[in-house]
Amino acid sequence: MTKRISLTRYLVEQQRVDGHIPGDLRLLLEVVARACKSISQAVNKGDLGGVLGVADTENVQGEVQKQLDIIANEVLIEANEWGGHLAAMASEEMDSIYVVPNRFPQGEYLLMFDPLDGSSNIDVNVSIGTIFSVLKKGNDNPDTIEPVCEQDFLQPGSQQVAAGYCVYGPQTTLVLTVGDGVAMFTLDREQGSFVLTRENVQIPADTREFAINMSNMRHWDAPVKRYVDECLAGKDGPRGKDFNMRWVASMVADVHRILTRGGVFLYPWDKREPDKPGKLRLMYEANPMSWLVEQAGGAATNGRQRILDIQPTKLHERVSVMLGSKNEVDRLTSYHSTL
Ligand code: P6P
Repeated sequence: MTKRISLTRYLVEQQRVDGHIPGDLRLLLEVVARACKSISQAVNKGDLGGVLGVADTENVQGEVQKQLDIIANEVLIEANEWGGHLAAMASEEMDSIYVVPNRFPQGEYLLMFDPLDGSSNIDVNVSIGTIFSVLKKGNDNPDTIEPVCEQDFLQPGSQQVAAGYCVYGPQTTLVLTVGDGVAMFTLDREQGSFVLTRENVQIPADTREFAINMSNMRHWDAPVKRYVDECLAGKDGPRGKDFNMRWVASMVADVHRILTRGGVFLYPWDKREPDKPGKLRLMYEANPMSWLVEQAGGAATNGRQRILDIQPTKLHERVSVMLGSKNEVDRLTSYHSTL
């Protein structure tokens, strides 16, 4: 039975007992968790809060923004800009990086987030979430401290020092790794605090459940088509077992299911936008989710390369994503190497 301790105590133990994280990172993660609590309150109000529906703006991806997209982004910026832990932030919803204003102390960390992932589900009351990733700013030469710039963010996912998400569903649950496994914290609304409910999360290496948007089937390349066809063939086909399919269209919800009971999630490249490597964002979605999945014993690839090894070339880089139960992801990788 997992000991029911608060997120604060868990992080203090990670800092003091295990020496895993420095104090500034602990404080940063506590601020992010408090911001997620505020976002959860706004999401849970729904129509009562007058925050549903679209804003009259588009984000850098050219997607129409929901009011809650903007609110969540503002909550994260305002919560994190003054604490002295960060040098800068980057958001899926913002064209360029947000450098901590000079009136606030600058820190050594970089925070990236998708403030409200799955926002097409907001108005229909389906789970959505916040995804976050933390990097250390490059070690400046003390003689020439360079102002933080977009280049500082362009580090492979293997350089993350913390990653997580908060899923706003039947429960509000924060899922976090600092490189010492994956822990889950459920929001106790009576206490107003996140309480440890699972730790050392492990994804089963095998699964019977896959998640993909089947409406894109005609656009997939051959290895993905082969993999899904074999799942659909069930026990009469080469896999010799039946599969189930899920697709929430909120990566946070699909990944949370996989961390909780196994499965494989695919958002592969497809020929609708052949010049783009995929739909999902490397820095704000794929990297944090891939680290969580690997920390839970799973695997994450773009079909040909471990996602965490990809060297980003731009802030809003897209990527093809296949992640989850290790034996299934390995099978997908093998299909990509043979076809
Ligand atoms: P589609 C949400 O917009 C998102 O970025 C992910 O959370 C989700 O997995 C995917 O896009 C859903 O995409 O094309 O099925 O709507």
